[in-house]
Amino acid sequence: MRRFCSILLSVAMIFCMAGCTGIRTAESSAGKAYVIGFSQVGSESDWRVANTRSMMATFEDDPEYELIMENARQQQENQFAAVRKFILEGVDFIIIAPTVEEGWETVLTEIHEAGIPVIIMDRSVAVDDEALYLTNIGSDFLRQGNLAVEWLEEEIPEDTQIKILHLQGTIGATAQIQRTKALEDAVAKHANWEISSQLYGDFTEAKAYEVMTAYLRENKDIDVLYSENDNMTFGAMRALEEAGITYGNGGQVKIITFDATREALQYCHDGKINLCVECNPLFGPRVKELIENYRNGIPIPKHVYVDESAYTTQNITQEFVDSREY
Ligand code: GYE
Repeated sequence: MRRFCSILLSVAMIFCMAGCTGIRTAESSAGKAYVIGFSQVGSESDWRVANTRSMMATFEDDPEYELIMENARQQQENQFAAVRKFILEGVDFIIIAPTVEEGWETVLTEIHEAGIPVIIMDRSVAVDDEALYLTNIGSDFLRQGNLAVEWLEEEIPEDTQIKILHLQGTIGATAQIQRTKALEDAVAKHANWEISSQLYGDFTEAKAYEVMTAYLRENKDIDVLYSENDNMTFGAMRALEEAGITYGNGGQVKIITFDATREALQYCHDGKINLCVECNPLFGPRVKELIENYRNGIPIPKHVYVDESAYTTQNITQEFVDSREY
C-alpha cells in the first residue's frame, strides 16, 4: 500500500508539474470503495455490449465497489496501456477480457509484481505461469464448436459433398481459435466436407458484410456458412440476400452461428438461421462472486466454465426468444 501511495504521489507530482491537468486516482474517485479496473475488448458485437452491460449493472449500484472500464477498441496495445494505468492508480483488482491469447506475459508480470489480483474473463491468455492470474472465467469454446459440428454431422448424409464457407473472428482470440479448431478437425474426419474458403470478419457485422459481398461476386457455390459470431452472420445474411442466394431452412445455405443473442434466436425461430450455438455474456454476477470469495479467503477454481446449449427452429419457442436477456 505504501508503495502505491508513493507511486500515486509521484504521478500526481508529474501531472502538477505539467500544469496540474488533474488525475483521477482510485483514492479520489472512489473514497473507500474497492476499485476494479476492467479492460474490455471493445464493442464489436451485441455479445460484447451485453457483456459490458452485465459488468456495469453488477457493480454500479453497489457502493462497496467502483468499476473503472477501459474500452480497448479491439487493440491489444490499448489493453496494455489501460492495465498500466490501473497499476499506477493503485486499483485493488483487475479484470481483463483479452483480445487475443498471446503476448500477455510482460504486462501480467507487472500486475503480479504490483500485488494486484487479476481475473481473465471471456477469452483466455496463453502464459506458461498460471500463477499470473487468479482464475479464467469463460466459455468452453471448443465444446461450442463441437456442438455445431455434431449438428452438421446429423444433417449431412455421408454420401453428400458439402462446401463450407467459414467466417472467422479476430485471429488469435480464444473464441476464434477453438471454434475454428472444432470445424477443421471435423473436416479432416469427413471426406465429404470441404472448407471452400476462410474469410476474416473480425467479429463485426460491417467487416463480414464487406468480405462476403466481395466473395459472392466470384463464388456462389456454398452449402453451409459457419460463422463464428452472430454479428458476422447478420452481415453475411445481408450479402447473401443481395447476391440472390437463399439461406436457412429450405434454402441453399445452411447457417450456423455462435452467441445466440436474441436477434439471432429470432432469425432461428423464423427459419433464417439453422443453428444458434449459445455463448453466454452475462458474467457480471459470477465475476463479483469470485471477487467476493477471493476477498473472503475462499479458494476459487483456476477455470470456470459456463453452461451452454445449441438451438434450432425445432427446439425454441417465441416465448423463449422474447425472454432472452441479451
Ligand atoms: O462470440 C463475439 C465477441 O469472445 C465470446 O467475442 C467472445 C466473442 C463472441 O465479439 O460475438
